[in-house]
Amino acid sequence: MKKLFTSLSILLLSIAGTAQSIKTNNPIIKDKYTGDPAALVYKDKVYLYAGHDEAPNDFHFYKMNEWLVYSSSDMKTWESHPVPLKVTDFKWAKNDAWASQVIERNGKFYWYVTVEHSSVPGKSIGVAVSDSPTGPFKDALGKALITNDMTKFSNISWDDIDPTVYIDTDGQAYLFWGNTACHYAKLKENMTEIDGEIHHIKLPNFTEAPWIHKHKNWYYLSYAYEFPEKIAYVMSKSINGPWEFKGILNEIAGNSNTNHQSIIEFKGQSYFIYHNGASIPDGGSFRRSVCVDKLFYNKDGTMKRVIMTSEGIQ
Ligand code: FUB
Repeated sequence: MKKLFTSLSILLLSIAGTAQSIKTNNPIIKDKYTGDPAALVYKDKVYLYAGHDEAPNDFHFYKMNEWLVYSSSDMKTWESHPVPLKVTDFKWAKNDAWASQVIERNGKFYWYVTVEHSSVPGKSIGVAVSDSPTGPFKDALGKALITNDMTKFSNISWDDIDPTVYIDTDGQAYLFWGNTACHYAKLKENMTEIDGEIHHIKLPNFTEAPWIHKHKNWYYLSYAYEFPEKIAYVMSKSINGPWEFKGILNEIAGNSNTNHQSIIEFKGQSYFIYHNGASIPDGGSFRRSVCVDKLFYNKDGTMKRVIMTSEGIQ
């Protein structure tokens, strides 16, 4: 009996020892609740832009008034910078600092954001500009780039959200965005005007959060699929399609009905950046936290399903 107790205590001690030695790097942002990550690789750093989830614990919807920026040289340690952009920086907007993305062109940084318009009913997309990836940013147009009345593929008032921007190798920039309907259009070289028609892409169970990236010769359009959201993706040899559905890339993120991904390649490694609601003590769908895990490709260019971990990037 004594021998059994001794072996049990050794087992328990070694389990406790193992647990203590696991370093949990996810979520990567611990000082504030953050959602809708969008990462930008610029020179030798990654800049992470996210919305600030400010909802109190008993408030069951988004409360978001500003966006935040963090930077890292190794994907493990993140430096926080002063708040670079708020909804109040857009005089024509009234609230909701929803999903966004920053892209660099000719030394300027353009930040495409979702906000609620104060006079055109519904959500809209604005663009801010800065000379630095950490800001401060200012409204580039003094008006919205996209308003709800410009698109008719869905009749909800929040279908013009979640902008993602991509500049192709020929220099042509594209804006993709949407909720229930996935839209895309060309952007003029000034990055602040739509060039030509707004198109609609039919995607299986598209909810929101489109993200465009390229790897080798393939274009990838990943997006939030169904609700609660998983992340699925389509692939194409051209940014104008046709797109082929490739299935689920990430499962439902713990304790959050949204997932919102960003995909980058940095120093030879691909990363999948997303949010979940797992942050202790009060995380949830409106108090989210940004996490990062590695992303891998198969030989045929398809992406391996993401494994969400607590360890994150070690
Ligand atoms: O953060 C508000 C909204 O939740 C975003 O715009 C969507 O992508 C979802 O994450």
